[in-house]
Amino acid sequence: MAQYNSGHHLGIDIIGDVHGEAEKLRRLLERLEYREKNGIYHHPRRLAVFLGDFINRGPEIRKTIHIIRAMEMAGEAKVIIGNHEYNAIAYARGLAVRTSPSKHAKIEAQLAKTLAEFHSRMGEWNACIDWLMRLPICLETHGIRCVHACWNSEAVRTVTNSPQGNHITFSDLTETASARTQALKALMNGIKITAPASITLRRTPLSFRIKWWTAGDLTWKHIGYPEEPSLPNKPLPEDLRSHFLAYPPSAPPTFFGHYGFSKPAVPLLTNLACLDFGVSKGGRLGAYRWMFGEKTLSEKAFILV
Ligand SMILES: [Mn+2]
Repeated sequence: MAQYNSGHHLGIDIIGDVHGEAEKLRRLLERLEYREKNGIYHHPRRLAVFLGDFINRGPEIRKTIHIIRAMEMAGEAKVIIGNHEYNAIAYARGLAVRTSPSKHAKIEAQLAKTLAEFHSRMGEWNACIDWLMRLPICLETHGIRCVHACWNSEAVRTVTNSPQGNHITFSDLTETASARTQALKALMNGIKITAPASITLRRTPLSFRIKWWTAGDLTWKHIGYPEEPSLPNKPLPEDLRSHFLAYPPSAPPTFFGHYGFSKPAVPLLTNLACLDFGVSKGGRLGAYRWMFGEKTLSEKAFILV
């Protein structure tokens, strides 16, 4: 197995949500100068990191898994899981059925294309699930941090310090209210908040994803991802402000996916970048070419196909 250290490698290519787009993944890896040998993509001086959500949606999910799994098993890539892989594990191990029928139906719909591709290959599918259960949820390596949706230091500590450790275990599939499960959810799904009826003037509460990285102007109108233009430009109450992390510029460069950005590929902060450009929804597949020691991210290092 290849050994990675900064003495042998020039850097890391961090790759956003692939969602079954195997051909685009091949194109991206070629652009990043990885070459396929014996069915495994390899770069002599670089390591790849996948940010999760590589299953579901796209036209070639099984092929995508093959590419990524082969790289991971050969030591050419590190892979963290996203909410789609977590749901696949929960479904395959029977959790979703136990917790709620509506959640079960939602996950089943989300997984329909993936399950269809593995139809009559249940042994292979089970081996994939076993592999997914070995993968980390967050990763700190060579001076960078990677997570699928939200790097929250407290959640990272909760997950990595708990006895189950930094990967999904059977007990995670049966508990829903522990501090660890809440932390897992924050890391893989990001953070949602609910605006009170007095703010939204709607009959049903409005729950939405927030830009957890927002610093400064915390008003209802500007905190959502996507932004909720119907919300007022009023400051957020004190108790909700703790969801926003003032991400210090001295923190290691941090990469995440999940949010399907349609905006230009630029860092969100000097040390923070989202690499999900909505490839499965008419967008593009994105990566960031990180060089060892680089502390300030640059828009020149984004590669999109
Ligand atoms: Mn996601």
